[in-house]
Amino acid sequence: MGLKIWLDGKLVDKDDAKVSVFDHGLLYGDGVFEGIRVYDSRIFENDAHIKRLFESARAIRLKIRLTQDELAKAMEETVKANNIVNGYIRLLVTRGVGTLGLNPFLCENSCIIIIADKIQLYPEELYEKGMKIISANTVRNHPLAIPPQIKSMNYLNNILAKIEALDNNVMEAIMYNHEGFVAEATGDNVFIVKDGVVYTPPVESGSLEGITRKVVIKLAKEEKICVVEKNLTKFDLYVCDEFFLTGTAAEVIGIVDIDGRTISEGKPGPITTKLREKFFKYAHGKE
Ligand code: PXG
Repeated sequence: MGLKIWLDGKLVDKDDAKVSVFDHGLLYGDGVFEGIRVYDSRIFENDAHIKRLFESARAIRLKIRLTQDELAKAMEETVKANNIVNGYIRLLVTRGVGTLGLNPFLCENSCIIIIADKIQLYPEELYEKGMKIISANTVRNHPLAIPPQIKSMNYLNNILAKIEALDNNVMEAIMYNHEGFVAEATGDNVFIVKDGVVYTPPVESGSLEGITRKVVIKLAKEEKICVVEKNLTKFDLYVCDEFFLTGTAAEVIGIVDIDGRTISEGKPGPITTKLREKFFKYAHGKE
């Protein structure tokens, strides 16, 4: 049985899940989305993801034609229909079909799409050995241009940084904001450890308010680890004791090299490893 996609109120076969070329999601990247994990048949941090989706939509004056509860039910239905036990949901709301012109208010109905599928994971080896990354030259969107808290369907800013990473034979790149402070990676939030304290840039630095980030902060505090939200510089990254990224796709992954500077003797550090283990248990409902 093929994949079933939830498209505007109906579950349809993957091959029939099609949107118009006049959808402003395609024409202008006008829309918002979420990427959500399913662990052991449960949708991870569902309320937080739905809340962020509605806030992103509100910020761009996009009306979602379902309530938060209805959307949650639609996601459950899509997960069940595809027998997803451990996987990934891509939830999109596009501006919908409009004219060849920017005016979003000429689009009659926004369009909701829910895809539930397997997730492409980094190889397990990368978690054990840690990942090498670089600093991107591409500056994170200026908050007065596109607020980075909006998880919009326009990811070109991040894609340009991702291309820099891939050109340098690494999987991720750190993006700095217009003031030179660390913002985030192309699809993950940034954490470092220095002298036993965990630091992460504040959301105002130009990062998405990651849901994994929030969970990891909570788990660290439970372990009595001090967590400080503070602007970080490239220098802070170069001289930290430990470094890790958090995100729905990556979960918690240790960084062992940035721009050729070795971090924590070239292997994921103890706090990183502890938080990765705690995150795994939390995600699988074991604590
Ligand atoms: N920053 C950015 C720019 C992101 O896109 C995060 C941080 C981490 O947020 P969460 O809420 O996931 O902890 C993201 C999330 C993908 C993919 O397909 C990307 C994300 C999430 C899921 C899938 O590459 N990015």
